[in-house]
Amino acid sequence: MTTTSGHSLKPAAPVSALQVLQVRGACPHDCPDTCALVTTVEDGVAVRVAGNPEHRHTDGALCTKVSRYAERSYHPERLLTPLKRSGPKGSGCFEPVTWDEALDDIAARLKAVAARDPQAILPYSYAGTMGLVQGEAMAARFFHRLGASLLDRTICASAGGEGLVQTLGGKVGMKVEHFARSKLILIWGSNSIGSNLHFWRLAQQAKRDGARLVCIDPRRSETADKCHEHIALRPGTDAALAFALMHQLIEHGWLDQDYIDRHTLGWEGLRERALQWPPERAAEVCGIPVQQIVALARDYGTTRPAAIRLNYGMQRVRGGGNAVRAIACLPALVGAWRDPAGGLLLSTSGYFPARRAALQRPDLLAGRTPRTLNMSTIGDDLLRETSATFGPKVEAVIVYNSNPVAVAPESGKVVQGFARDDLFTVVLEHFQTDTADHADYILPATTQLEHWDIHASYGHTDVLLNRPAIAPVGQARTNTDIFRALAARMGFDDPCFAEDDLALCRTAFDGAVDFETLLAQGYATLPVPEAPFAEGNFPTASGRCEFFSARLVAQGLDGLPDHLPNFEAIGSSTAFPLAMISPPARNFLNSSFVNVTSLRDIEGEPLLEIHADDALARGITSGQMVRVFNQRGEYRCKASVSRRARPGVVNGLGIWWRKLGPFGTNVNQVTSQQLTDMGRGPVFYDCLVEVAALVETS
Ligand SMILES: Nc1nc2c(c(=O)[nH]1)N[C@H]1C(S)=C(S)[C@@H](COP(=O)(O)OP(=O)(O)OC[C@H]3O[C@@H](n4cnc5c(=O)[nH]c(N)nc54)[C@H](O)[C@@H]3O)O[C@H]1N2
Ligand SMILES: Nc1nc2c(c(=O)[nH]1)N[C@H]1C(S)=C(S)[C@@H](COP(=O)(O)OP(=O)(O)OC[C@H]3O[C@@H](n4cnc5c(=O)[nH]c(N)nc54)[C@H](O)[C@@H]3O)O[C@H]1N2
Ligand SMILES: [Mo]
Repeated sequence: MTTTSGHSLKPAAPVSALQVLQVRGACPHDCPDTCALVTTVEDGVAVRVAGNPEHRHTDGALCTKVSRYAERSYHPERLLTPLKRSGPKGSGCFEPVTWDEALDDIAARLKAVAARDPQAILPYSYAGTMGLVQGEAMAARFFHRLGASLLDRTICASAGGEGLVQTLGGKVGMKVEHFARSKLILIWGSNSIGSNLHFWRLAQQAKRDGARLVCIDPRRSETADKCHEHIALRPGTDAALAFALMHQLIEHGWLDQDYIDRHTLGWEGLRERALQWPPERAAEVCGIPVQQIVALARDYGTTRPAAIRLNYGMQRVRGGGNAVRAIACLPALVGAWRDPAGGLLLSTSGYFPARRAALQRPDLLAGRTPRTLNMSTIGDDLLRETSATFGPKVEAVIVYNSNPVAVAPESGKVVQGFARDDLFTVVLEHFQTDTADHADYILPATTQLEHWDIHASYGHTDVLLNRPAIAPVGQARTNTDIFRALAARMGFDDPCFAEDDLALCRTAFDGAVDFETLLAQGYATLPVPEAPFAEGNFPTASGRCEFFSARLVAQGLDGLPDHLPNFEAIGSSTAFPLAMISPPARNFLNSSFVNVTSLRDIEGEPLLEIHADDALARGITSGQMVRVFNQRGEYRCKASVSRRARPGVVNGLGIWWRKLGPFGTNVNQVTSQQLTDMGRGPVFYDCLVEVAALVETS
């Protein structure tokens, strides 16, 4: 099959009058793979979404979820018209209204709040689409011009991101394609088969060529099953493991002293700290055999090239930033960066020269400095009154590209906040999610098949362009168009509010990526060196890999990485003895796709994986309904007595829509609003619970 640019028509067969288009696009989802798509459109209807075979990272393959993207876009429950609340707050009762009616009323309500204090208006968004245009372009312009509160977008990766930046100098690392040639791959805090499939294909290639794969994860994931070794450490103990590896590298002289001397900063201090972590101590903290640590250190110290695929699963705990710092020191210690197939990859997003200021226009703040609210503490913040420290009580929230009622921690409070009668809530969505249920207005948004966008990636180094394949479904409008229309009604007349989406796409990488290449082939590859740190050249202030960070000291933090135990470490509570992690279910993407029937059928229902010993102690059998609870709340689901759970740790697979789970709650009913050591991130996987069999009353 050859793909066309999307402008030309390709008849399927000479006898047929059917108009068939192949339209190039990009997967919009929050996933490191950022696949290139080809959508087949017959007479204006998208009939198939496939991976673009010409894009080497995608290689013609998609995950199960996104291959159902057409099913999702034409879903019978897709929102087709603007809706206005017609029942009590949170009841989910709405009636259709016209766009003019909705937009006029929303603008009038926002004007009234803004007249008192625009900071009482809060935008709430994340990565429902990763597109730079339908994400924070026109929306950011709108909120900057308004002077609304700023949002600290921390819900996913800010602890690890900050840890990486403080160590390597940016969200930079190995080029993913080189993992195919590595001889040892540590898959650390990542269920790659579920959440990074195209990396997994490269790891498989390495494995076939003799590489050893080690998975470091409390859960025996699908990925752990397929690795040579699985190290099932306790949640939040990764830094202890990293220090014990360093200890062994030092003891056995497996260091690349030349690389350390020339390209790192702070070795003496780090060495001293590592020597405090003999494998026996780490084994105790991590809950794993000493031998496993010793063997891993030998492999890491003696195999070339050795690579680490770190992912954000390990940084959703109190010490997440420090843990990433400790792990990010390892490749420099053994000189792994010298080879393109050695080093570490957590994120590549720092390689992309996106012109965020040009897209988001912070200059429209015109000297104002609104307060910043953290999206991870939305539960508490919606319940706060006006005060000198907090500023004005939140009176209006505009949600787009996110489903906070399902995904934010301690959702009992999030729900209470969104249920406030005096809160004005607008939700831009594809579907009536748990959050949309709490809206005053729901505005139907276009999907990736229906709009232009442009994408960076955090797992490879190509820019992707997304062309619209079909006309908007129903009366759906693009996020950009909705914010343009609101801007007009608010009287914002800056010419930047008139820019169209194609112009925004051109702006995003103007001067760095040839737009004609993007138009012609759908993607363009950034010029990133094959072994970026072979000769040092880290983008840090010192140009070295910073074991010691003066910038962290200036922030009042420890200059060296350390192991910080979880807020809710195993053994710290007798009432709640089990640690719960809540990693993604393979066929959902955060809370997206939970309402796609074919995918929900694969996942079945919300599950809690529990080890046989822990189940036996509680009289729990597989398939039984259980209560999972702690001081913050309770949710219910089915127990699966499973070898995927290690003793003392239960796995509550996420993230179900509350209303589609039993009892109307999900895992986030029990997670906490504590924040990480760096980056002000959430601690979803730092959570103690108790589990009890639910006694059926029927
Ligand atoms: N199918 C699917 N793919 C996804 C997502 C999804 O929801 N579904 N989510 C996307 C998003 S938003 C992101 S941010 C990315 C990355 O998403 P991540 O959340 O990093 O997803 P995973 O790759 O599943 O990695 C999580 C793994 O970390 C493990 N883990 C939990 N706690 C710890 C710990 O303390 N230490 C260690 N070593 N491991 C731990 C979990 O058991 C799990 O297997 O993936 C994206 N891809
Ligand atoms: N317990 C627990 N909680 C977690 C996690 C966990 O592992 N465990 N993971 C966390 C992580 S890593 C993340 S990134 C967050 C994710 O949290 P969110 O970013 O909120 O992600 P989703 O739940 O996928 O919700 C995105 C919503 O955006 C909508 N959307 C998609 N495209 C568009 C568009 O073009 N326009 C509009 N208007 N809407 C659109 C989708 O329909 C969907 O409802 O969740 C976090 N929450
Ligand atoms: Mo995420």
